[in-house]
Amino acid sequence: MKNPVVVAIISAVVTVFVLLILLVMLMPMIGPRFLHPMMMASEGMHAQNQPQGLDTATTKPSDAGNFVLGWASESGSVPLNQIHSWVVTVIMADGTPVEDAIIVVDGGMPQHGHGLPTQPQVTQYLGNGQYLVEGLRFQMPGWWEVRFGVTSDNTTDSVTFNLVME
Ligand SMILES: [Cu+2]
Repeated sequence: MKNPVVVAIISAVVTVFVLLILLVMLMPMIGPRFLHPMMMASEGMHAQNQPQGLDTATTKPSDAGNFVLGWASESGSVPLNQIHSWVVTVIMADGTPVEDAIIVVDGGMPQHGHGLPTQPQVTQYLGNGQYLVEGLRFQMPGWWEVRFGVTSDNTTDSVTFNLVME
């Protein structure tokens, strides 16, 4: 004995449930587009402005002074919203190239509360302390942080670079 009203209610509930699951699955794709204008509006006009005196040096000593890191885009420029590669150079404080570094990449936009849209990875050691990092993408203008965690010879240290995308 099927009650058509019950069947209609159950199918409506199932449909809503499936739509909710789809929405949650799509959030990583639609989220940034919808959420960013909202966040920027709530933060006011200054949301896209980086802090005054932001250090955008592309060569820096690591936080504990174990290494010196530098980065350069492989193509010479950092294109907005395009996957591209960096060459990261790791040397000791005395200038000796670090040949066996294990490097992890992390980052995001501090003012937006989100991380990197991709998972950049070191894919090749180029020699002379230089490492190829593939898969970087910065999908919107503003202040980005890119952190490199470096491990060599049982020493781990990290560096955070600031980058302002136009
Ligand atoms: Cu953002």
